[in-house]
Amino acid sequence: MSKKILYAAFVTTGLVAVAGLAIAGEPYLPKAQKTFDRLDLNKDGKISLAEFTPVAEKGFLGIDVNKDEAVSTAEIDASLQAALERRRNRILANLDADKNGSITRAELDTYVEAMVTGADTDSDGGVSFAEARIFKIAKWRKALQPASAN
Ligand SMILES: [Ca+2]
Ligand SMILES: [Ca+2]
Ligand SMILES: [Ca+2]
Repeated sequence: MSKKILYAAFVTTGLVAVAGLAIAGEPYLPKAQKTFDRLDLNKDGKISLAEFTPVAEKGFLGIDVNKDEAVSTAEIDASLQAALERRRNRILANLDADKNGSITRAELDTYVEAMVTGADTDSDGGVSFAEARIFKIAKWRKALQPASAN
């Protein structure tokens, strides 16, 4: 998936789309400058109703599975449940090295070590903020690559 789609996922305020799947949530105004800038289409330093509404509606309708232009309690539940399962599967895929369905402290330590050393691109013994940011984006991109990474 392209970088553009990755950013689009973050811009779908509140109704966060991951791998093309919207997750139920109420729209909220952005707190991060980057998200703000993406929403501010005409770059006048303000998010107008006209700029915000289509983004919110797009995410909202993304969870309207039966396309009746209304999001029901069941549709919210289904969206949250699917998101929860994806999250759980991602946690297990990342941390449960021996795939026995539980994460030991040793598995956690192995993961953390791989993460910290992996993110330390200049190998100076620590992860700078810039390295952390790059690593996070790379992880997101990786997670978004296949339909399901696990
Ligand atoms: Ca604007
Ligand atoms: Ca519906
Ligand atoms: Ca395990």
